[in-house]
Amino acid sequence: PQTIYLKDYTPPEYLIDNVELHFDLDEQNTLVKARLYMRRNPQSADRAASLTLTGEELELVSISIDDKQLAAEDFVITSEAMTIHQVPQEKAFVLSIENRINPKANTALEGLYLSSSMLCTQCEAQGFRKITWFLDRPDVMSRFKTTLTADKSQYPVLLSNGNKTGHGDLDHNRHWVSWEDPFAKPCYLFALVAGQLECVADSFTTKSGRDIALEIFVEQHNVDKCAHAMQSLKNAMRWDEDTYGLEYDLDLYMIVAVDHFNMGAMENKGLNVFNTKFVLARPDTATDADYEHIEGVIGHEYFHNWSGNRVTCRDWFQLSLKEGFTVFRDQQFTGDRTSAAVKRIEDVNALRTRQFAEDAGPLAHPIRPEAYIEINNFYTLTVYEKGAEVVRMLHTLLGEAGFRKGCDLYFARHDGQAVTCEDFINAMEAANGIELNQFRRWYSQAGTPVLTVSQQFDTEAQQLRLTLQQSCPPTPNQPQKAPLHIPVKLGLLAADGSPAAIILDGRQHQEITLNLTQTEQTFVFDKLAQQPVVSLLRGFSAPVNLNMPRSLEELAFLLQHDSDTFNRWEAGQQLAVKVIFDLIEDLHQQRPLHLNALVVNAFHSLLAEEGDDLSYQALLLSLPDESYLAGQMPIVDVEAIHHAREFVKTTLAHDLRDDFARVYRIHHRDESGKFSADAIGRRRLKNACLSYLNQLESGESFALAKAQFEQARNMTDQMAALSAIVNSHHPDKAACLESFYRQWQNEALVIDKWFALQASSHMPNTFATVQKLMQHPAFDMHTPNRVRALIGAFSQANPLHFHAKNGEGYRFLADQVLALNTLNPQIASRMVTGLAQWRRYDGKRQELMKQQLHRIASTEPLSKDVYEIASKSLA
Ligand code: B3K
Ligand code: ZN
Repeated sequence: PQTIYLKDYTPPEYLIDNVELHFDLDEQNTLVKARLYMRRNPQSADRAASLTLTGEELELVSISIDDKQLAAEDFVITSEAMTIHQVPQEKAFVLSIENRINPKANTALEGLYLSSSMLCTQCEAQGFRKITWFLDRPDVMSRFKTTLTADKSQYPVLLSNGNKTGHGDLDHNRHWVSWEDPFAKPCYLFALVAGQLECVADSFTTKSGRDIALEIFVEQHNVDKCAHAMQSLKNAMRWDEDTYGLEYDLDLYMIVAVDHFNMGAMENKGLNVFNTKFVLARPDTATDADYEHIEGVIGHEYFHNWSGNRVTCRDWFQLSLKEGFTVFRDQQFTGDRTSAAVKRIEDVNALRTRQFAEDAGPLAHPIRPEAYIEINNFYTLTVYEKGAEVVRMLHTLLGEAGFRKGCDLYFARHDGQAVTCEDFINAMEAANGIELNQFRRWYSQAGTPVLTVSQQFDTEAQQLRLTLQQSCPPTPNQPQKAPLHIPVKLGLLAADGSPAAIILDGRQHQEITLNLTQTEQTFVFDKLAQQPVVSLLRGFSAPVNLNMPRSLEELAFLLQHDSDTFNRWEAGQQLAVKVIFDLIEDLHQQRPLHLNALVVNAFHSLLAEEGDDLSYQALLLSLPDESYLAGQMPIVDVEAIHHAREFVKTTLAHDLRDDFARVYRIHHRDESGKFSADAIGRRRLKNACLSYLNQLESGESFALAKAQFEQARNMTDQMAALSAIVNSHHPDKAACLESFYRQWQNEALVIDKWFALQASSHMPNTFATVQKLMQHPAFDMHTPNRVRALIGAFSQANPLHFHAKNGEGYRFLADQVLALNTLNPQIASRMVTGLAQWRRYDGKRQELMKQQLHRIASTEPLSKDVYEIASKSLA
């Protein structure tokens, strides 16, 4: 397969100003007629008279230029493209193409496909070429007019981008609807939907007084699960006006929920297509986390209307321009809507466990990659989450107001254009009168920098010398790294826990952001009567690994006193990490295990606290994930990590049984249907306690979980209880799983939870359960949500069993990857990542994982998607 390079970018040779599309929709035989209003691009240096359009899996019916049929020798068609040898050079021309496609055969879910009984599209990144021949690249922007015709009973609802311009009936029970989108857009933002859909409608009045119709389309049985999505949409619209001064531009905003979707959602202009998972919610079917994610994803896609659609990407290497920025925007939104402290911790936690692993492995790439084989493989944690961190650092460096000025200028300069990351930074510089040259390296350099800290306190001089060193491990194709511009937010604490004044270069601050730009820099803080405790990298001000030696006592002190909510939580995490690693060492030395009393005391105090952010308090009580711990180990010891962590959890449960039970009782009440921060926090904290108590595996703890399971009237509590039951030797486990299944068998999203919970259980026999579930009538390889729930959860959220010593987990995953490879390459390649980290394991596991990667890589035919991930993982 061919590699595409950023350095080879050239402007398009032709432009398509207008597109008229006409679809005769049919499940297996859709006729597409396209009229493309084209001309040479004056910006292009190329002078060849030929025209090459991309197109895949299309059957040509007819082709003409300015209504003159082309002869067979006028063009050639390959599996990926069509070249017309000669097109008019001096004038604009109309290229008309008719072709047929088979949506039902499209199991890759890219282009036009069938989901349950509805037809829908997914064009980003390069799906439009599976609909018709086109210049399928984001820098070709066109105005689209679309007419859909279809059987009236089977497809009563016919949707596309923009505004509805007409509709009518046809012979043979068919009908038509036409749409027009006034905004020029790349074809990746094109969408159509046809089906038997119900519409949940509402409206929103913009700041400038325009009324926007809001419509959510779902299947009949889901109409009662749209209220939260609708409210989220209105919240997002208001928030973007208030925070960024950005208003919606069309008169209509539509969201369609589909069962079969490769990712979360898609921001098609005026017609978002969503995975049902990010739309549907009812208190009894969706957890608090689901509610939060729905609001976040609805916000994300809505925010794309400006950061992505009005201003789009020049080429796919610039993906982070829209994704990093939009993720940052949705993070801000969720933080404002819920608890900013909790949101930040959740985001950093995900970044450090998952993106840091990607950045440390064979698939590491900069947020602006330089080469790809299959662009769908680059919708990564790095492009999205690290990309958002880079935007966040700009926000930190420029301040709220400066950042906003930069955004305003960016949107004003580039509205209606397809631009680059460079254009974004340029706008930030110009609006703030600064220079960000060194900062730009964040866009081109891969890998997670390491920040090493040392301190020296001079009692006599009353000075603290803080030395920061940065380095970055090599990544594929980048052996050498240049120093980055790293904003390091810092605070100082006095011995009694109160903030100590920061005096740097004669100026006094409460909190300061240091600019680390060199490999090593020393900062001297004056007028300190006593040595302060340094709270560094507050708010996780840069995506780096912090290497700062601290004692357990100092961590416990910060856990108690740090006023920075992120660093306070982080102190607790590092405390737990240190303790767990000591225990792992004890395991290795076959010493008996003891939990340091300091940890027990710290948890005892946390449980006695009466804070007002209960979700935050629940986070303070949570132990670092096994995968986070794995990331901190040179050679991952899967079993030791699990046992040491379980030991800590169980010992805490034993020693603080009364505390956990008390806090559980205080917050246990039925508030189903209430989604205030308080109610959510109570559920979260109570369920954290339940999870600890469950470690006791006593008659009492079993009864507690069972009672909650039976009485729960909301999915948060029901799932928390079932999770406790599944992750223990609960005598009623089978019965509970069975009754849960019976209760929810008609709610696909709940059944996904049922699969995922069993697949991620740490109890013995999980692998056998997973194999059995593969045969379950409700399992279906054609449904990405189900694949992620079973195969994804097992291989990505169950380190203990996936990494079983005998290699059965690896073999299983490879089997599934190969099955998916022909069915749905995008999903297949996502599943391979479970094997990519093989270098992190012991020799025996390395061999077993490599074996499976080789087996995958040598299979034919292999999709580009899977080939790229498997071959890079082995390189
Ligand atoms: N832009 C889409 C992702 C498309 C993925 C294509 N493989 C959703 C989003 O990030 O909002
Ligand atoms: Zn996005």
